[in-house]
Amino acid sequence: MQIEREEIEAHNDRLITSHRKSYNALSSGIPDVQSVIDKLMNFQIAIPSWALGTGGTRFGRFAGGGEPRSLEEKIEDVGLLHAINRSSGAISLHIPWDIPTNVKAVRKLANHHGLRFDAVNSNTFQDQPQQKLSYKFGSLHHVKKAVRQQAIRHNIEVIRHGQALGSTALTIWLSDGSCFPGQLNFREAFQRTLESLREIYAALPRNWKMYIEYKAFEPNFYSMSVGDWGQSYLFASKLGPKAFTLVDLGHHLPHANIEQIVSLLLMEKKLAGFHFNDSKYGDDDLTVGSINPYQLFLIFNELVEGMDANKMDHARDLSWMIDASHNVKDPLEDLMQSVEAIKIAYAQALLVDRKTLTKAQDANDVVKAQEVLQQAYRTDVRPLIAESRILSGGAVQPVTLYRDLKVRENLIKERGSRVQATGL
Ligand code: PSV
Ligand code: MN
Repeated sequence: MQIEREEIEAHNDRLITSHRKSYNALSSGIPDVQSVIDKLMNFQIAIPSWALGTGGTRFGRFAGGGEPRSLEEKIEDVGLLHAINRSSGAISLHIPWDIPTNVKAVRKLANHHGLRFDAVNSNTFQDQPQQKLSYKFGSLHHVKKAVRQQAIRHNIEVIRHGQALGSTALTIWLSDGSCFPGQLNFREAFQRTLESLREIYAALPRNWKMYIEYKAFEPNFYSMSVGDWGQSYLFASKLGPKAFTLVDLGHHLPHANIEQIVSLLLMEKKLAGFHFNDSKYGDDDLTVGSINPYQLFLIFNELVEGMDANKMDHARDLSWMIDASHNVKDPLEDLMQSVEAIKIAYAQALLVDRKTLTKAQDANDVVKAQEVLQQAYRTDVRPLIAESRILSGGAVQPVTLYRDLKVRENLIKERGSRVQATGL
């Protein structure tokens, strides 16, 4: 299915008068609103190839129909999203779930939809049918050299796939760890992981980066070999300038101060970027901003402050991706909501009155500092996001257009109701 420009224009024509009213009311109070709009237009959030189908838990999975049956159809789905919101201009592949068979055709298709290839992700957390050695007891940290070598080879193969597509980063998430006390010598596990990562690092092409993603628990429940930002940062600093720490919002212990982690990683120039999602209990992989939007805003507040302090390009210098699971929602609708939530938090952070905040901090004026942050957070910035979308050729209201055009119904007609996309 393809969405035509005229369909978006007809939708926008219907809603433009009320949009204009709210946009004018809001924008008149924002100094240099044009620079905010420009930043919002440039800001793109990558979509993971594994999140276009219905997700599930270990208890079950309830398919919604019309799921993409191939990498090509996944690219088409991201193309649909991007046509509607003009903010999802990249796709991140997980290997071996999405190995491109015809690289030239896949690149052409992505290009047709205005998409680039974001970081490629390796997978040593599952055993594949033809695989010789098992990852049951880990991969890069494994006690047996042969297993580590197999996992290293896989990561290098993923780099080659990414190179062919024009990606420039490898994301490594390891499920390595232990389930019971005594199972593992922590120090030796760290050293083995480092040694393995060094071999992969050495195979990175010149302009490539390595992102090391940490996670507090699951699937291992006693220790994880890259369990927190400290461990990831240790690896990244020992490896060298091409290695960075990747923050997945769901990978912390409860109540972690993620915004402080982000601020310090940025200060050390070791922040790779994000896997966005939201959670109430653990790695729930819920829609971004659906549980704790204030935390998301506070993270973006640190991001904007830290990126500006480092003179970084907001859109390009960090990696922005969603990593969520859609168990009860239409994945495409869910992704539209996540993209919107990210852009809202970003726009609010751009509105923070930095001068007044710094003055309040320097004077220990706690009340004023809080007022400044909450003034930005409590601003309904949605008209700014809609305006930036309209100017980029997208829809005033993405979900409304998606439903009016009966996108899911059309995908079910094309692909069937009993198809299952690759992924978790
Ligand atoms: C692990 O929980 C993770 O966040 C990693 O990024 C994986 O690549 C992804 O989820 C798999 O769904
Ligand atoms: Mn992740």
